[in-house]
Amino acid sequence: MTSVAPGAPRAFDALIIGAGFSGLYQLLCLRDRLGLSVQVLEAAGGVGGTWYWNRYPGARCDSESHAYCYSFSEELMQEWEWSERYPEQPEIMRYLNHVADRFDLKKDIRFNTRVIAAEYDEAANRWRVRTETGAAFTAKFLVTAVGCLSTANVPNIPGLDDFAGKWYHTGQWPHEGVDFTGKRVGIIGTGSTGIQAIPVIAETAAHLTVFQRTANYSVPARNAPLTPEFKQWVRDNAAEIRRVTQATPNGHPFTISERLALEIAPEERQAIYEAAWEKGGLQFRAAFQDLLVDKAANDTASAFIRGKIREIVKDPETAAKLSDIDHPYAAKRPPIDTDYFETFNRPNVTLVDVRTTPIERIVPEGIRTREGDYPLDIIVFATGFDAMTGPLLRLNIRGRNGLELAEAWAAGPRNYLGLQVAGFPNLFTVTGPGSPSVLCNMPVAIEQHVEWITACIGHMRAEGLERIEPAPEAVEAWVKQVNAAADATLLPQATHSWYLGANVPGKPRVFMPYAGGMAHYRQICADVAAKGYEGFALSR
Ligand code: NA7
Repeated sequence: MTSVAPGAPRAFDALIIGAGFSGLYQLLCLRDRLGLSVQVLEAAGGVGGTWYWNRYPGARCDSESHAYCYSFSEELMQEWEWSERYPEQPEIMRYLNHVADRFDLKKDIRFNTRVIAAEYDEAANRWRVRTETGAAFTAKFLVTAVGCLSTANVPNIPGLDDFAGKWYHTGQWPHEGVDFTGKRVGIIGTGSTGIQAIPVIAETAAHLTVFQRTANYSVPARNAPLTPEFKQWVRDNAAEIRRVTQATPNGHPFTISERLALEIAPEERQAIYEAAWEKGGLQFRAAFQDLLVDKAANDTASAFIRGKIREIVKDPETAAKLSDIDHPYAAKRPPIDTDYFETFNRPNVTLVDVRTTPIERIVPEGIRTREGDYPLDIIVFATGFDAMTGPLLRLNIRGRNGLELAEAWAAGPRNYLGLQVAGFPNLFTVTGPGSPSVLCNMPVAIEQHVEWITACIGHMRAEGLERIEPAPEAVEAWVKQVNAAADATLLPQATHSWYLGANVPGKPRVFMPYAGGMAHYRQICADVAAKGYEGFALSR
């Protein structure tokens, strides 16, 4: 379906904003399991959510494909086959389209429909939602399924408007792709995205200049096609894979070792890191139990990776800039890569350290740092997202008495279980701030949220309840718990990470995701429901 013209509001039991992993499954659950009338509103021209927009060169998921998928349907798990260890963006799009078609979801999704406002009407106990084209919708329940990393952060560097070449943000990549052949390309950003894109762009660009503000750790992904034996193993062990992803703190299909990094001899530790490096991927974090809680343990992992960088990168000055990393390993989201550090050995790649020589402005010919000018034809912003709160705040949500979400969250996000905000009845936020979400393999976090929300709405209907919202004391306690969980780890030590909102000027510095682990969080949510939705106020 396409966008609709202005007219009388269309009424539904539930409205869902977003048609990515969350929105698709939420639609299926509310429509097919509870029998609700549901409409999904989606800004993009198709399903896919974050993956619809992130089409940059090298875009690939860092979760392993056999666990980066839904697990609610045994048939779906049996019939879908991933081709590589990590799914590439086009394959994820094929998967989500397959899911949408298989469960006949598209007929209830309105594409090219951007929500610009959502207001709670207390007298009617309904949400009133408006779109960019002036269409209006109402529903008793509003579920945001807008993702955590969907609001592009383009830094406000003076002079961008005067740039004579072309520029792109990786999270808003043109569908037709970008041809770098023969071009002088500059890329700003060395997070997970930059680290994926840099080796691919370097293959065709005449020259690639990488503007690095903060050096980053990265571990080889060791991506490869999946063997027929592995594919069969996945089919035969679907239930066990699901069990592991649900039992681990981060929702991945591997368990974290119980060893402590400093309890063993240095040679043995080195051998374990070597093996983890060879195996590749996010599993590197699982080599020891204490890497994210004990700085001395973490130092052993960071020293190992720094050593690898210096080994791989031939030019000592470049190696020094790349390995001069200012935060504990994995305190920022740890990237994984294919030939990232190796790429700096290419003759057509230059690294510019913009921490010591900051970007001053963009000039028509390229980028000007304090040190000099870099002439460019194309600038790529791999500068990340206004994460977690950004996608929610741009919906212009107003709760009871016109309270704006932006006002309620002026000092940072405050909610209960990452799911509901006080003063915003019947609004559910899938993988909102305060939930494990981005610290977890996303589909695992999403399935838990969607199923919890579905059970909650099912309970309300069965009991004739009309409204649910968290008690302010429950919110207060949850915010404290989220902070305490983060403070028990090394994560807040990466003071410039997007987990803390530090990448967006003016954003409150609050550690946003719940760091207490997905399995623990799942239990908390289950207990809350079992105790009659403790901490929530339910009313007729
Ligand atoms: P990230 O991880 O937020 O990385 C953004 C990068 O861009 C990072 O290196 C930033 O440096 C850099 N950046 C941002 N603004 C600027 C300016 N103004 N000047 C120079 N450099 C800048 O985003 P990604 O897209 O890579 O990854 C997001 C998540 O997607 C990832 O964590 C996975 O979960 C998937 P900084 O570190 O702030 O100094």
